[in-house]
Amino acid sequence: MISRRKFLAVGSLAGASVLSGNKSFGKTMDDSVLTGSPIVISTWDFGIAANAAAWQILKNNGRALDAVETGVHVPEADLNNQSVGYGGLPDRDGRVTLDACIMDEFGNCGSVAALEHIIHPISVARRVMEKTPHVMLVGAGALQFALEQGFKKKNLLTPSSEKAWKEWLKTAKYNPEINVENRLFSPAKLPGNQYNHDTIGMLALDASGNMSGACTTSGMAYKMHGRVGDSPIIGAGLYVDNEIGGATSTGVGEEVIRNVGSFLVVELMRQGYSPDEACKEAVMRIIRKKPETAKQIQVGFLALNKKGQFGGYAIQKGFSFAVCDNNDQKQLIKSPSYY
Ligand code: SD4
Repeated sequence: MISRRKFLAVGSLAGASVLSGNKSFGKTMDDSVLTGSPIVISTWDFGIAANAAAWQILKNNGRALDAVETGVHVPEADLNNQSVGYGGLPDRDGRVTLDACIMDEFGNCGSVAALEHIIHPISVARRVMEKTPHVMLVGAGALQFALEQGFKKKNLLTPSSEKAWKEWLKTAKYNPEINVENRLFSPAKLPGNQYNHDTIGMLALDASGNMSGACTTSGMAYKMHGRVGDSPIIGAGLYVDNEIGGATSTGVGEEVIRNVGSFLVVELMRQGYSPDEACKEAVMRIIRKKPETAKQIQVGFLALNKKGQFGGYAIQKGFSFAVCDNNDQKQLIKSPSYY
């Protein structure tokens, strides 16, 4: 068995060698990173704007849980983002169905799946966590709960997403596109192109050294009605353990669920893996189990540990993540990948 010391060394080397432009990430596992220094990281290019909203809370010594909820509200409400929340691409029946979950520093968690008509599923997930004895509500039950809680019903299918869906119906092929997330977030390009999937996963460490995470998505575009991905599933799309760190995922959710991906990443960090090495190993499990499938899909993991060290890894090139801390509020990092 490889010792913890050895893992630390591997993490350090990997961190030092992975560069994006002149930035390094997967920072070394020494003790130089200050705890008590807030940081927020999130998936894809649109994570920059989401992090900025979260940062307003973190920089004022706010709680990580409030930061992640507020942060992911940005893409959820963004009409120019056809992969999360309002404006998200629908399922194959033309219905926008949303998946989201949230987890705090005490191990509390809440989740909604296949929720329709509500702009901010992450906030419904938080209410599930805080106001019910349950972890997860789905479909009509989730909507009923949201309305009881005062959320307003809204048609989430925007004209551009409806147009894209009608175009898709001409061939009706379910063929998830690799790295569509960043293409879907293209204010200049809207409306009309066909895209398949997207998600924001966010992890934050606050000034008190506590961590929370959130994950929210409209899921894979043109999925079967009723399909639920990894994003609202605690342990798959998101996991936070305040002793160790947190992880989140993006990409084809079925493969993440099969491997309980985010939980795996956190458990690997518990064993001494650095965040980037833990993400890499989780990706490798997917690849080793289904090498032929893995060639054609994207899955990316993102992790943050309690020291504020972070890392990511993906099957395919093109996964990006945004990092915001005291030094730089707009870092965008290209993740290393297997291919
Ligand atoms: C899902 N994991 O529904 C989500 C989709 C996603 O980038 O993350 N796309 O399977």
